[in-house]
Amino acid sequence: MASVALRLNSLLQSPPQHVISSRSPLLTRDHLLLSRRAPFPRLIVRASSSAFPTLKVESIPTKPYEGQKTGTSGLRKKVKVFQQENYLANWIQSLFNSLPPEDYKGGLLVLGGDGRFFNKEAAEIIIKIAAGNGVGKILVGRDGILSTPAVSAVIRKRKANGGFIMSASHNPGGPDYDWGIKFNYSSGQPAPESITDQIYGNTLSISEIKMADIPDVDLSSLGTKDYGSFTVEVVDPVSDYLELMETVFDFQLIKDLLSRPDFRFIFDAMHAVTGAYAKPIFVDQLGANPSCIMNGVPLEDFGHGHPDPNLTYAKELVQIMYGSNAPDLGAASDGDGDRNMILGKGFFITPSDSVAIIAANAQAAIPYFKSGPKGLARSMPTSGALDQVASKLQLPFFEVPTGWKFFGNLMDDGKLSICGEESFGTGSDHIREKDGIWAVLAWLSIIGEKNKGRKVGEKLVSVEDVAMEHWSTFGRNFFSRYDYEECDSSKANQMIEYLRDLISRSKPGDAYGNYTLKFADDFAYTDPVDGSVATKQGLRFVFADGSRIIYRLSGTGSAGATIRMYIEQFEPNASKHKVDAQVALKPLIELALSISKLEQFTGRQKPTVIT
Ligand code: VG1
Ligand code: CO
Repeated sequence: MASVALRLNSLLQSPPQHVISSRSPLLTRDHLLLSRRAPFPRLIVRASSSAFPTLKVESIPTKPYEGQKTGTSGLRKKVKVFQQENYLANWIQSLFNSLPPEDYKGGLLVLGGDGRFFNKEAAEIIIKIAAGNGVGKILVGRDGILSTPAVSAVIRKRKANGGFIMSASHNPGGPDYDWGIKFNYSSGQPAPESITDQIYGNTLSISEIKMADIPDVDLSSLGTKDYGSFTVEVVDPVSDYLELMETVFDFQLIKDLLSRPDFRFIFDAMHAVTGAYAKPIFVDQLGANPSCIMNGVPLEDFGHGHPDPNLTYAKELVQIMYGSNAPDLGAASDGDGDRNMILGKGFFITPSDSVAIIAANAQAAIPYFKSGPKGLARSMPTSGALDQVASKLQLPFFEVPTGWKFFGNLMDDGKLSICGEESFGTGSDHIREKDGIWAVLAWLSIIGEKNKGRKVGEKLVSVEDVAMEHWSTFGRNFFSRYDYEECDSSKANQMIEYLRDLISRSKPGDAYGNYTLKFADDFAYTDPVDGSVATKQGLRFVFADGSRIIYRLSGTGSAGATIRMYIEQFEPNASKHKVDAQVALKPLIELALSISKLEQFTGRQKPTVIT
């Protein structure tokens, strides 16, 4: 066996240029055992006697494209940009050029996406390039469908080397809108900057694409198909993910809640990927009424919608939840199923509060956390509500830059269980992505637990009650985010430069309106596990009373610049907790607008989205 392994290694070090024949007539892929070690597993090989036919690989000459740099979460551009000749192929080949061969040769990759326009063509391109680069097997969700959290779950369960997610997440889809691609590695975690920077470097010098000469793969029916030394397996998009959810939550507790005649639930899939998950999970497994699912069919253009679950874009759900006779719990999810929004009757749970409330109730309501969470974390602009929970529960706590990729190392190292971002992202170490359906199941569990044993006719503990009780225990962190989408890039950059300069001149004790500055900086983070450093992660003004104003430019847009302005103020006094956040934060919002001269720089009088 040792000599066979050696032989494979030497073959891997010098792959043939144009035609990759089977690695060895002595080996079959079924005997490639992958060890589960982050970040990329090594291959252990056993000998066997079956032979492979030859897989023909073509070398396609290509020229570099500018600007294929990964943002906060993957590469996102307009569909028309991706439709240019070899645009996607260049990026995929550059990815393979960036990975050590032993991390994918003969290995297993996962492929799925949110069902948006261009996914079908993209899947065929990715499959052929994977085969061309010597990948052993690719697992694809049926019809190319897998939510982002499901890709992470499948990578982990099947011990894959990594996976591709075809999605521009919450960005709109269709021929005139956005497409995107993300790569996650063997722990199911979004590739870190060390890998994405290398990919970008390689896109600037690429000259050749290795593509297998195989026909388009039929992704519409389950099953396995061999192409010489390469195999494609089309898998059910839901089953591995559902199996994982059953180990995390007490399904009976949720079933009991959903079967109550005095409790109503509604879920808006926004014609995005969770449409494929909502019925099998909420209806078939948990007994919810089929009518509780809105916009449950995934569409290539999300039904002309903007699949971002917030108060602006999930309008239909918001109207229902703020209308008469509203359901008790309403939820929505985004394009690729990693975001969530939670609403009670006429009541919005801000994502910063949602993660704090889930963390505070996890041990009691969710079996996965029965020994208590190991640690908590949030992205820097997310409100300090979670900090209050960590301090009361005496849990390790971390503040990381924006983007889920920064949580994974902490999870792999056993330091972190529950985390969240103010941008409607909540999740835990059951996978390495934020998880929309998980968050909804967590809220159903909390409401189920609080109402266990209550008789029909008794008043139920509502979503609003849970929030009020939480604030009275921990205090309330009023929070709001203003987004100014598609601003002129140079004007937005000028504003950021102006603020950087202001920060360099500011000092503790400076007066800003009625607020006294504690410090101002450009957030930087050193990963406590691998020591990697991320700088320029957001401009912060933190005041003596704990209030914060933060400015960042978005890294997920595909046109112009999106300015995000985050406002936060802590209120310990329970008699003031019922005030509307926009009212409570008005003075600080005005201050934020005047400090940044936002209107002067951008010409915008109003934000596009207010959270
Ligand atoms: C936004 C959010 C960030 C989130 C990212 C990806 O990034 O602010 O918190 O992690 O989107 O979410 P930015 O750079 O635009 O602020 V998703 O649902 O696109 O995977
Ligand atoms: Co998303």
